[in-house]
Amino acid sequence: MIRKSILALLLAASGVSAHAALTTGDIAFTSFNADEDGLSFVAFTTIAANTTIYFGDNEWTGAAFNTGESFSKWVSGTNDIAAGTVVRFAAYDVATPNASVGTLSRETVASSANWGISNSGETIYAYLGSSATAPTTFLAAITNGTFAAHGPLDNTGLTAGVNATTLPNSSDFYQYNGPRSGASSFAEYKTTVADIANWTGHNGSGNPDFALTVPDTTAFSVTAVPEPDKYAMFLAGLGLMGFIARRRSSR
Ligand SMILES: [Ca+2]
Ligand SMILES: [Ca+2]
Ligand SMILES: [Ca+2]
Repeated sequence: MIRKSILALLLAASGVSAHAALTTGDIAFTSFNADEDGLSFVAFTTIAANTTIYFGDNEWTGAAFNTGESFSKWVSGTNDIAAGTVVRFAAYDVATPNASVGTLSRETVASSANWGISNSGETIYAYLGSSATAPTTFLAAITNGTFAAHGPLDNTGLTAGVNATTLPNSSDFYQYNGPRSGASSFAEYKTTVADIANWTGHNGSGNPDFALTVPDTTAFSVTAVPEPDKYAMFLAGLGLMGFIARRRSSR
């Protein structure tokens, strides 16, 4: 813990982000809206400044994405994004899409120019990559069909029910409605967000229309734990007291 704090200080002084690159399961989708064409996700860890996450609804074949749908790129921005933040994409399918935090834009890839989120058989992946078509680390996925038929998880490192969410078949709007406070770590929420029993919404096309439905973007929070630097000061203080006590007893 102390070493980590020193490392963080050194990195901060050198201008390098102290936050590690994201890995599988570090974000999770918290809402899916095929009527609005909207999505939201929560960060379970700090997202470093200038992080790029790709989103895609083409189907992963196990080695590459197919074509016919789309790719988008989200960039976190110039500041770190705190763990617990919920990022909402309110208009995923328009030419200039909207993100509540950071910047979302379309990626131009041949034969992939349909950004619509379908109310059946849709799978959306979030991933790191050297480009939209070259993923390196899959972070999360969500489907309102089945992963097997509508967007396989083969070779993604993602696991259905753990960091890949299966909504009821043909969902048009679903969102996580479970707890967002009370846990002692953000990681504890991974299980509750992954549990579809904690989601509510509607499946089936037609009415009601969720085009104007605003998802819950309340940030996740954790109960206070002592900060690492306070721990370090406390331990250093204990060490000093021990040193003084030893000197006194040796006199
Ligand atoms: Ca749609
Ligand atoms: Ca689609
Ligand atoms: Ca699709």
